[in-house]
Amino acid sequence: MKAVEFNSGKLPNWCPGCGNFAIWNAIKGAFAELGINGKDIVNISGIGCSGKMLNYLRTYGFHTLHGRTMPVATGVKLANNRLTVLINGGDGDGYGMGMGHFVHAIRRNLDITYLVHNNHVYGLTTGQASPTTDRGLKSKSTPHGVIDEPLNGLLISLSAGATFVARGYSGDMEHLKNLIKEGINHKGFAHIEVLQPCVTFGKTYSYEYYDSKVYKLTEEYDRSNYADALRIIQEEDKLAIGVIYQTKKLTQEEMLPQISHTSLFEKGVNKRDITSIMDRMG
Ligand SMILES: Cc1ncc(C[n+]2csc(CCOP(=O)(O)OP(=O)(O)O)c2C)c(N)n1
Ligand code: SF4
Ligand SMILES: [Mg+2]
Repeated sequence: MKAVEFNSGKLPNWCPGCGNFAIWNAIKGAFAELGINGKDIVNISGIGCSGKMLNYLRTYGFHTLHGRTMPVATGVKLANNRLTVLINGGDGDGYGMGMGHFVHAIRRNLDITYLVHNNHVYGLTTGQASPTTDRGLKSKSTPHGVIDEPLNGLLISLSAGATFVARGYSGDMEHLKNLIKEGINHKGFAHIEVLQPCVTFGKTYSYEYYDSKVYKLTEEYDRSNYADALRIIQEEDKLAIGVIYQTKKLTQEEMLPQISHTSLFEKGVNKRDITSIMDRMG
């Protein structure tokens, strides 16, 4: 399929200029260049402006409850591990309600790609503070300013043992497309956080802000160096984009003998006589 063939036919209703448009185009370009057909892809979406992504892609999809992308993605992958599973969700969805699921999904290391659209707010519900909102920011939910410390999602995934940790930027679609391709090609859980300006409710994190801070990791950067990754993820005066850390570990699919050679889907369903069990329970 060509990139344009991944358009579902529905027109996105994101605000003009929203960083989600570039993410949408980067995803379509990545699928096309990897030669994956829409029938072999499942896009799992959280709730939020970011979560609308599945409506605009000609792939299979599942719009989950808020913060619940990981359980659904896990189920899809375990049922048919031949599928390409991509998750799209917001900073609120993944780092707020979904945080517990997120950390445990990393530990499982299923072969899934997770795109977190980090706009530092709850966009869909009109700009309330999210887990990545800076201290002091006044919003409808924090009229006197946020008092909690913001969290760094990449630092959490790195410390939880993620095998692929990357950062992209909506202002550089070509770079983001290549990052998504690398994430899909990576054997294991790939966490890609995207710096995504919310042009309507975002205060600090505009294209201008990012254009002055973002720099690309070069070919010479050693992505297997954990200490360097830790340092880069915590930089504040500048923001690295690219694959910050990558390592190899067995995926959960490889460790489960039931699906390591044949997917559950291909095994079919064997009819079993469970009358004796039912009788015992009755
Ligand atoms: C259980 C539950 N709680 C709260 C909501 C309301 N809600 C919808 S989207 C959202 C936050 C969206 O923020 P984020 O995940 O960052 O996505 P964005 O819209 O910024 O892309 C919230 C709190 C909900 N839908 N379900
Ligand atoms: S509210 Fe923000 S994140 Fe949502 S569509 Fe508009 S610009 Fe994008
Ligand atoms: Mg958000």
